[in-house]
Amino acid sequence: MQIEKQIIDEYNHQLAGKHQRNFEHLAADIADIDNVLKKLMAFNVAIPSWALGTGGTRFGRFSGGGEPRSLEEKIADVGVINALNRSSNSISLHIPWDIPDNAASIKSLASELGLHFDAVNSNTFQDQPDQKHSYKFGSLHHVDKEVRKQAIQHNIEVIKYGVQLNSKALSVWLADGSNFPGQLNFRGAFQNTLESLEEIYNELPDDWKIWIEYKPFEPNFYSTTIGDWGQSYLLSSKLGSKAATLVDLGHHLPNTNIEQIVSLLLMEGKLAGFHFNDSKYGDDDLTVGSISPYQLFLIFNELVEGMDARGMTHATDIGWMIDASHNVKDPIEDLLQSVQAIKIAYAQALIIDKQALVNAQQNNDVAIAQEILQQAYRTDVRPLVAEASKRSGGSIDPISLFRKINVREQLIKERGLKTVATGL
Ligand SMILES: [Mn+2]
Repeated sequence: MQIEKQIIDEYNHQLAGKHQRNFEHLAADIADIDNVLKKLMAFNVAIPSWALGTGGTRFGRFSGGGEPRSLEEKIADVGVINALNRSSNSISLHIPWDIPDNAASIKSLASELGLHFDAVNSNTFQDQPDQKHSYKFGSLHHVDKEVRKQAIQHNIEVIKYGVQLNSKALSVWLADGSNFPGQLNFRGAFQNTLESLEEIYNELPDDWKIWIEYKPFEPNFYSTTIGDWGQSYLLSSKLGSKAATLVDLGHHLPNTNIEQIVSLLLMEGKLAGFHFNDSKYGDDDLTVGSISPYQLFLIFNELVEGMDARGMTHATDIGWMIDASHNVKDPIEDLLQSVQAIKIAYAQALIIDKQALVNAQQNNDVAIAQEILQQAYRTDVRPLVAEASKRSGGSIDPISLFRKINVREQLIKERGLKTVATGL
């Protein structure tokens, strides 16, 4: 289904009085309001193809109604999200869950909806029915060269699918690791991984990047071969300028200072991009901003400061993507909430009084430095995000419009009540 522009405009009109009052009140205190709005309007977050169905659990999976049954229907759902918020103009595919059989028609369907393809993701953490060797003991780090070869070939195949769709990056996350001490020689596992990644790296087109994701534990519980940002950074440094580290917010041990990691990776030009989600205990795949919104704001503070220091364009010089999928919410509503939370944190970071913060830091004025950050964080910037969405042709309140016009009910009518999307 597609949402007519007129429906969005009519609903915006209904909300206009209250919104205008709130926006003007807020705008009066922001010096470069037009610049802030311009940045918010340019900011887009990619939607992963596996987040459009309910899932994200190793235990029971309880499908919701009207889930997309095909890649075409997943693209249609991203089209709905983007029509409502005007901040989700790309989709990130996972191979083999979403193999584009006919790339030309998939590409034209996406571009009709104003969408393009973000990074493609490989999968060597599961065995596929037709594959020769098992990944039970790992893939790119495997002790058996034949298994490594198969995993390398898969990644090269994913690049080929991505090229057909005009994607520009391969995102690699490995489940490789060990469950028990003694199972692995750590150096051997690292060397095998590096050599495998070099073979994949050599197949990248000139204008492509490889993003190397890390994760401390799960599915392996003793060691992970790319377990933290240091190991990812080491690999991406050895590979070369097309390789960089991908930060997934859920892939850190509790209380890790993620904002400091972000700051240093940016300083080194090695921050590839982001997988947004939130976490209470581990890789929980909870909705961005639902558990630790202050941490999300502090991360955006480092992102904005670090990107500005290098003269980078916020919207496009880093890959922004959501990586979450869970069991109890309507996936489209969850993704709308996620993008809103990201834009709120970004807007708060944009309104920080940067010069005052630099001065406070130079004077070791700790109390004022904290005041400056919290002044921005405690500002209700939702009218700013709403105004940016409205000016881009989206809704002032995407979720309430989604509910009001009964999108899910229509999707159930079109697709049926018992549909299951491919994915986690
Ligand atoms: Mn991820």
